[in-house]
Amino acid sequence: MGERTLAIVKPGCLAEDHAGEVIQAYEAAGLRLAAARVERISAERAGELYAEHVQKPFFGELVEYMTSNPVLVIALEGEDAIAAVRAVNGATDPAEAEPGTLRYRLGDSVRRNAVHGSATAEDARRELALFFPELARG
Ligand code: 3AN
Repeated sequence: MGERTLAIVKPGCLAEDHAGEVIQAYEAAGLRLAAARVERISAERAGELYAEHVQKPFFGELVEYMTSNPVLVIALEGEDAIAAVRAVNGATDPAEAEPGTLRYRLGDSVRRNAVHGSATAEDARRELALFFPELARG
């Protein structure tokens, strides 16, 4: 089964009906969906997700955006799933993302950058525990 990680189709991307394209890109990278759910994230949950950024100037607008409309939260599994999702997502700023990556194709700005992916094994465990506690492990 390899590794598990969390990805999120952000509000703008879901509202623009690109969720299928996102899932297809992850599947094409050899990953499998372990769980998925559309939900409106609470401000408290968004704050926990982005706890590392609480001191940043953009924290308020980040939480505001992530709670503005429903998102699709996805648990993915496979070989090197964390790095694979990050590679498919591309650079945080869509303007710097490699052509072919999701953020290049679907991102509008550094805030409206289409998708989220856990950055490290520790983040993946913590983030999976927030949304899919039954899948968080080891
Ligand atoms: P990544 O999601 O690629 O790991 P992080 O962890 O640096 O990137 O940033 C978390 C989220 O915060 C990003 N997905 C992005 O939407 C938002 N963000 C990062 N930098 C900025 C910024 N300068 N202005 C607004 N939002 C930002």
